[in-house]
Amino acid sequence: MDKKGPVKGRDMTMLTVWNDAAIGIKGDQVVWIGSTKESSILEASKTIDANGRLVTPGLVDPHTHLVFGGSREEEMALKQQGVPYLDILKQGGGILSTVRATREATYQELLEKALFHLDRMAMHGITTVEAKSGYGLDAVTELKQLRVVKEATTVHPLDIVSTFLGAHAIPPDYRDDPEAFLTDMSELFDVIKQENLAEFIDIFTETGVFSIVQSRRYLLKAKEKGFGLKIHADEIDPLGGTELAVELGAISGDHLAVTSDEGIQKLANSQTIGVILPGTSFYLGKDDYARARDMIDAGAAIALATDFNPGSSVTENLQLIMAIAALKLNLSPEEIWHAVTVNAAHAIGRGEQAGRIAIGRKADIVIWDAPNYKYIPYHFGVNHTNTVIKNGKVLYERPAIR
Ligand code: IZC
Ligand code: ZN
Repeated sequence: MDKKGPVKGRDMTMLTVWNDAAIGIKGDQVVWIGSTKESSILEASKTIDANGRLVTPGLVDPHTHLVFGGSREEEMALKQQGVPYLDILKQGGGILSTVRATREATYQELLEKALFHLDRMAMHGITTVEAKSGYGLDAVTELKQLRVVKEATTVHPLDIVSTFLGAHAIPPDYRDDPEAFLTDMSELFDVIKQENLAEFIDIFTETGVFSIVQSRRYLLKAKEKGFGLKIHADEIDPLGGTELAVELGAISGDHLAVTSDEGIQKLANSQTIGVILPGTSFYLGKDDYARARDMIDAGAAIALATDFNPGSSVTENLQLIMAIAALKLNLSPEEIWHAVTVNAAHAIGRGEQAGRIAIGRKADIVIWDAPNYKYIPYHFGVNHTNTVIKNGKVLYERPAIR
């Protein structure tokens, strides 16, 4: 990843590969990069032989709903009967079922569960991750979720970037007054700022959830308070959330499964990154995969994420998303690698810290059981990590079975 990024359009196809490379790490930082031969000048206290394997920057997952109570396997049968995602939500299930479980869960239970999922992400090669709230929909539970994320950042080695998604659904007691609900959620902005509980404010702009007008008003308030903006945009119905993300200068517009031609053009001409979540289309059985191919061809910067959540994309495995991006979005391996490293880091404000192996940066590095970078999107559904290094320390090594 030798381009600083965000890497846009055709530049996403230009990937630099070093053969026979060596990396010097001191403390938590990369201090030297050169050939294996030149590396003999280094006085290393420990050497890891990658032995013909692919070595890349640690993966960055820029969109997850990390903290939640319970799970929603009971809804799988409804999905199989063809009940649409938004209908399940309308009937009080879906997001609202996770809201009930999250309100019931204790702080400690939520923390333990989040740490478990973070461990699994780390095993799969993710070294930086974004985490959203949004399963409280009341002040107490939303703050509980955000505080869990904050504590997780102190006890877990992964870097976690926090987003407040209080505007994720309309809770039943506000069904007739979504405006009042958004006002209540925006009243949390000050305490979130004071306690440094989130960097970004996100909203689910969707039919039956929040309209474009409501989303604009809410996000403008967030912008005034100094937050970065994100939008769950054009996931199911094309309301114009992509255009709104560009209009407001959001750092990312996420999903973009049904974005209009105009939205694609606007995205391409903007600094906003399209965070594409093809695991959701796959999991909800949709034919509408985001037109990421058209977006890149138009010149946009694209990132990929798991959207890890208990309802519409139940996986911590970003490698699986890379395969879906190859098979369903028609992206090349070069584009996919940019989308899960440098561009993903930019989509969460970590472009200067994560997503590249570079001198002076933290040593977040994955050694893969793969001969080259094309292999990961190709061999799908399993974990290819051999060794995961975070801040210069080995976090995970594939256990030996024999
Ligand atoms: O819990 O269903 N789309 N939010 C918006 C989600 C999916 C997560 C969920
Ligand atoms: Zn989401």
